[in-house]
Amino acid sequence: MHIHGLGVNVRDIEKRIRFCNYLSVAQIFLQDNILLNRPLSSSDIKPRLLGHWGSCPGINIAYANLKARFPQMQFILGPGHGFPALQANLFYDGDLAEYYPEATSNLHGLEYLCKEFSWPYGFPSHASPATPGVISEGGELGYSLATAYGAALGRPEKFIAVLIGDGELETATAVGSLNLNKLLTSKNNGHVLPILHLNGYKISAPTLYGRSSERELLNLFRGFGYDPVIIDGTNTEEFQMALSELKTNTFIIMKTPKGFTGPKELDGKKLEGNCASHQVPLPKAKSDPKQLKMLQEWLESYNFKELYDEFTDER
Ligand SMILES: Cc1ncc(C[n+]2csc(CCOP(=O)(O)OP(=O)(O)O)c2C)c(N)n1
Repeated sequence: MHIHGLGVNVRDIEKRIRFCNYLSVAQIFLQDNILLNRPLSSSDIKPRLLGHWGSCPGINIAYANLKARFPQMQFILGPGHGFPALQANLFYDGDLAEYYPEATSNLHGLEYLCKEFSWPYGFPSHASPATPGVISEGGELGYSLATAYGAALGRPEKFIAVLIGDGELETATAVGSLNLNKLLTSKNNGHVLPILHLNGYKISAPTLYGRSSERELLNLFRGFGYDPVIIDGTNTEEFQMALSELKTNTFIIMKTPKGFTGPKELDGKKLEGNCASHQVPLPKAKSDPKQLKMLQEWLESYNFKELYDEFTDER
């Protein structure tokens, strides 16, 4: 579906999100059988599962929506542990292949991307200086907004979108950086679009902002001179409408359930929409047949083959 006058295709954005969600999961779990050409078996699963799923779907949503509207944007990601999502997007756009020639748009590239994620001498599990486009390694939450304003200084041609974790926004550094809006919004600097990733949870607890009322949130950001707008990140039309109505001081509050589209629950414990999805939601996928089956169903839910056939240069 085309949103008239906006020049973006909602279906294409949603396909991209689905593609990058699949690849985020695949990077965390799979060392083989990336296209699911046969039922998953234990030997397809990496021996040591290390990565962060919970933040990925929201990152993929934000990246896809922003790229569709502002192809030249600079993207700054607060929670760099959502690296599988960042890496999936760099792969999708071919940005990764510019620096890592093996990251080709075919099965070899897919296998390289997934196998090398969080692997000795391969890619790390977090964004790092070796990631194309990374300007600050991060690791310590809190600096994304200040980094975005810094990157915009004296560069009026720039459009910089910054995704701030709601856990990250509990840090003094991030809250203090909200003041930069009053100091640095000038036509001599680039445009900074802050987006709060309100997925409601940090590592093992709800966030303060996740438990705040909409009124409290709106008043907080208004107090710092922003024009806040709350959107449902899972609604692409709504996201695109917000992007089409940007003002100088717009602050987007993007709601998504943490671990959105992942497994709903494991052994009676809620995963999607809960902090239990923060890292690896099916930690025993290699040794427990029940979790392996859940992983198979999770991966199948994205119908990746259809997306891959459109994407690959192997046709
Ligand atoms: C200053 C600081 N404190 C604590 C940590 C440990 N830490 C890593 S991820 C995380 C939770 C992040 O939550 P959020 O910002 O909401 O990101 P999400 O994964 O939910 O997108 C924490 C506390 C850190 N990296 N930096």
